[in-house]
Parts: sequence; C-alpha cells; structure tokens
Amino acid sequence: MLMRKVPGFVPASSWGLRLPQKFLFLLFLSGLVTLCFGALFLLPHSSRLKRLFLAPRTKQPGLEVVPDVAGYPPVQEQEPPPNPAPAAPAAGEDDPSNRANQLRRNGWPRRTRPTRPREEATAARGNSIAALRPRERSVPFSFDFNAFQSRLHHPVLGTRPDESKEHQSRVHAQKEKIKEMMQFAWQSYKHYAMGKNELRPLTKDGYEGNMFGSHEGPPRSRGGVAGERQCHKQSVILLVGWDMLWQPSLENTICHTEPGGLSGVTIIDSLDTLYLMELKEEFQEAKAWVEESFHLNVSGEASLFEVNIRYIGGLLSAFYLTGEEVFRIKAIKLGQKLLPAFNTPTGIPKGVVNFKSGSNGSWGWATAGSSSILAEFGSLHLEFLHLTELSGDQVFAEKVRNIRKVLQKIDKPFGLYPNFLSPVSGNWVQHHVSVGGLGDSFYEYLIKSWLMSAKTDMEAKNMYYEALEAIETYLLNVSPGGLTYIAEWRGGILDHKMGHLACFSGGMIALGAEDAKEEKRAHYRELAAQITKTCHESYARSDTKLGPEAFWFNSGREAVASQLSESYYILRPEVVESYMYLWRQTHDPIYREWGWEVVMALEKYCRTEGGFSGIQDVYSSIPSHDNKQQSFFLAETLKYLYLLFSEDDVLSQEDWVFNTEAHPLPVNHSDSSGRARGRH
Ligand code: DMJ
Repeated sequence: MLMRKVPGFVPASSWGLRLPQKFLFLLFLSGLVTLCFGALFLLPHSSRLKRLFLAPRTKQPGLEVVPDVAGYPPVQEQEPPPNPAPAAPAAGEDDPSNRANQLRRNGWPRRTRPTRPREEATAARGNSIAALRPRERSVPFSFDFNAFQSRLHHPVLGTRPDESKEHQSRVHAQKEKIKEMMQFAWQSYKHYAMGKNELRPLTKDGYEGNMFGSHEGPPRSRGGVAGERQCHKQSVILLVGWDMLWQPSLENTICHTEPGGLSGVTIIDSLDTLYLMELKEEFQEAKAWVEESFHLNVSGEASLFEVNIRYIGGLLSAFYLTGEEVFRIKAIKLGQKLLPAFNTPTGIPKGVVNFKSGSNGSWGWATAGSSSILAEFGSLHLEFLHLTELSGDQVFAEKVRNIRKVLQKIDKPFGLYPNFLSPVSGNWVQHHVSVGGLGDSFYEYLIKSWLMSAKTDMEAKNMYYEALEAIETYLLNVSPGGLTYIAEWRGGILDHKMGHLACFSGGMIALGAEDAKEEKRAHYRELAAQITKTCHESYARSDTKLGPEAFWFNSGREAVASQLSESYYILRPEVVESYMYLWRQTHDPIYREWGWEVVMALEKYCRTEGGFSGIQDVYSSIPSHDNKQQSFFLAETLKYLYLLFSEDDVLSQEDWVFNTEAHPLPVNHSDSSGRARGRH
C-alpha cells in the first residue's frame, strides 16, 4: 500500500514489476537459495541441520534402534583432539546461561570449554587427526601438566618418613611386604597371562572374562548385536556388572558375536599401584603394553560401568600421575566408544554397549532387561568430568549432568534411591534399595563429586547428605549383639544382611563426615567406625580371617554367612578400603592391626604358586581356590593396604579422590589457589 503512493514505484503489472526487473529478481532469489544451501552443508556448525535434512542413519540388521535424543550419533572409532584450543575466555563467558558457566557451577571450574560450535570445530579437527603422521599426533595440547602438578598441595608420593624411628621402620617393613605382594601378583600375571584380562593362578593361564566385550561367557544384554550369531544353551555364571553371582541353576541361551573386546584389564588396573609403590620396571612394562598392544578398535558387548571404572579410571590416573600422553589419548578414545550407551529417550545410559555397532542394551537380569542400574549409571561422574577436562569436549560432562538432572527430578520413595530405573521412561522399575551391590558406588560418587569439585558442587553434596539421612532412617540397624549394619530394603521390608560390597560405606561415611552439618559430624564419625567394626567382625568370625561375600543378622546369626553360596572371598577390597579411610581420619592403631590381619590371611590362604586366588569358603581352614586373580586385587586391595601403612600425604586426600576402582583422580584446585607442590 505504501509503495503505491511513492512516485516511480507504480506497478506495471499486478506483481508491481516489469519483465526485466522480474528476471533480475528471480536471478537474485535463486542465487540466495544456492548460497543458503551451500552454507548449510559447508559451515562447521551445521551438523544438526544436516541431520534434519539428510536421510536418517540406516538401520543395521539385528540392531536395536536407539533414539538419538541427545543429538549424538553412535560414535565409532574416533581420535580425540590431541590439541584442544586453550580455554580462551569466550565472549559471554560470564553469562549465567552459558553452558561453560553451568559446568563451573556444577563444580568443575577450571579450563571450561566452549559450547557446541567450538566443540564441533574441535571434533572436526579430531577427525583429521587420524591422517596425521604419528609424530604430529603428539603435538602439545593445552592441558598444562606442570601447572596442574604445581597446584597439588602435597607431593604425589608424599614426603619421605624418617625411617630411623623404630615404629616407623616396622611400618616400613609392613609396606615393603605389601609391595612384595604386588610385585608377585604382577609377575605372576605377566608370566602366565600378559595381555589377557586376568590371571588364573592355578591353571597358570589367562582369561578374558565377559565384561569387556569378549565372548568367553554368556551374553548379558537384551537388545541387538550386530554380526554372526551362534547360539547354544548352557548354565551360566552371571556377571552382575561389578559383582559375581554364581547361579548354576540358571540356563541361558548363549549367543556369541564375533570375537573381540578389550584386553589387559589387569595391566590398566595396575598402572597407578605400580607407580605408587615405585615398582618402576614393572610400571614401564605395563606402559609399554599400553603403547604397543592396547587396541581399542575392538568389537563385542562390554559393560559401560566396568570399562569406565577400570579402564578409563586407570588410564586417567596414569595420565595424572605421569603426564604421559598415551594414557590421555587412550582414555578419551575409549570414552568416545562408550557414548552410544547414552542414546536412550532419557539419556540414562544402558548398561551394555556394543563397541562395533554402537548399539546398546540392558542387562538381561535387570528386571527382564528393562532397567539400568543405579550403581552403574551413577558411577560415571568423576571419570566423565575428567574426560571433558582432558579432551576439551563437553559431551562427557553433558552426559553425566543429564543423569543428575533425571535423578533430581524423579520422586524418591522416602528419600531413598531404588536400584532399578527405566532408561526409557525415567521411572523406577523396582523398589529395591541397597548400599551394597547395585546401589553402592552411586552414593560414593555423590560425596566424591563434592570433594573432587574442591567443595563447589553443592548439588552433589545435598544429594549425598539427604540420601544418607534416608539410609539411616530406613536401613540402619543394630543387632542384638550390638553390631551396626546397613540392611537392604525391598519396598519397606528389610533383608537383615550386608554384602561385602556394602563395607565400603564405613570409609565413605568417614570421608563425608567433615562436611556434614556440625551437629552431625561426630555422629557420622562414630557411625563410620561402627560399620567398619561390624565388617571387621565378619572377617574375625571366619576360620580364615577373611570375610564372606554376604553376612546376616537374623536367626541368631551375627555377621556370618548363612550358606555356602555366599561364603566365598574373591580378594575384594571394601573392608581394607574402610580401614584406610578410618586410619587417616583417626590414626587409631586398630585399623593398621586389622589391615595387617588381612595381609597375613591373604598370604596364608590366597597366595598360590601361580599368583593370588580367591577362596570358595572363608569358614574352611583348608579352602579351595577359585582360580582367579581379580584385577581389582591389584588396583584396590593392595593399593588400599599400602596406603594404610603410608603417610597421610601419600596421594593425599586434599589432592585426590579415588574412583570406585581406587584410581586416584585429582581434586579440582582452582587456578588461583596459588599453592605450590609440596608446600605443606
Ligand atoms: C570393584 O570393581 C569396584 O570396587 C566396584 O565398585 C565394586 N566391586 C569391585 C570390587 O569388589
């Protein structure tokens, strides 16, 4: 209307344009369209748009289709960026809506990274890395290892004790003994099983197991697997993620896909323990294997949780202790291979990931394959924040922040967290609550997230203390004989038993006591001591002085197993883990005494000619061996024992938190802390 009134703009046709003008206009328009499409496909930030316009990924035969909710397609083998750009303060970094700041609020302030556009630019750079010559791959990256080390409050291996004092030399001898046990465990593994996942000390060979994608055991996930399938029926040992349940009566259909899977878990799990004990030659052997023989381009279905806590945890620690680039690169590459597990409607990961196809699945035993397990998806936070820290890629932190969000939102029965959650609906599937198997390390990661964030992750702190209140109210009990224990809860009914796994909780409660409300601190210290005492009783009441897998408080029983099927000891660490934390908190000599009892018992009943082995019955003084030297024996049991006899500044709690496989990860001291290494 307005144009009609302007001279010279009087329309010559109903379109208001003459023929040459129309032609020019159309030419301009088609130019514009071409330009827009060009931009859509060529600009670096356009992958989301591409996904909108391009055909969806083709479905592979036999694959479960997983929605790509978080916007990340399944990741196959992809090199991590070895040289992420320095954390240049991006424009708007102070904007509270900025994702980098969000991460900072969640307790990981240092070296925050740009959001999506930069991330994708980094990923694009990463893709071209495979084409680089090996020397070029090791270009320096912006993680300043020296600066990191200088922010530690204590030297990693502590200051040397004065060995002239008598009591210290006894402690020194005890430490040396534990070191010798580690050396023996390592040498045995190296001799008979190098490169395999774990050692079988009686048969003097190695085995791969089935948690890391190899198919020496039953399939664990429901959901598809790509590749040739061969199926047969057999009785199975079910590997329950972190835990072994012997279920001989259970018959399952075994379907193997192609061979494959990760190897050498004992090597990765041992790296930091060898370093800590200054077993230098052995450490070099382990490192050489990682450099030369640790292949990530494998197939098979692996446990997200186990790969995370053992492999990623082990590699991250090895990197932070040594600054050796190979560990950082492999940790990130492996982290990328785990991302497809998160492709679910809620972003709650499924327990099993297929390395080759990028499909995911849930454990068949977890409410008929419909659930993810609290301890599994709840024990990723520490490692995934470090993967972001060391790669510059926010994707890892985003994944675990989302898990938090889901858990924050959902109703908790009486404030408790049940163990089974549907990754599809985001609802609890069953009301079974436990601080032992299935639940354990979820609680551990809450308090450790708080500590690792240098006490800035308030969300984790609040979640931890609220959960602990609920556990105390509904699960905590005292036996007629005066032993404090944490029972298991099934929709309001209590099983009066504690698993060996639940014995880590003494240490956890001790670790968290200091930051509780003032009026609760002493109470939590006492509670930690009481639970640890109960766990010691479960050892003391056996013939071998080693503790059973589960012990009960009913029918006149106090801290003893109720049947043979729960009387085994598989070299687990949780009890000595608590001794270590309680020792560091109280310096009560009883914890070293108890720890030494374990050392003696291990030597007497678990040491064999070919390495250390678990035993089938702790109540028999002539126990039969289970023929397995678990990798966590080297990662955790021997490490915690060694730390129990070390000075407090060795892997000091001010600087490090241990992941649930005892791999030390650094506390995020902010850049401004200004403290120098070894200043205290
Ligand atoms: C380890 O792999 C980890 O400690 C995990 O959190 C639970 N169990 C085993 C050792 O018992």
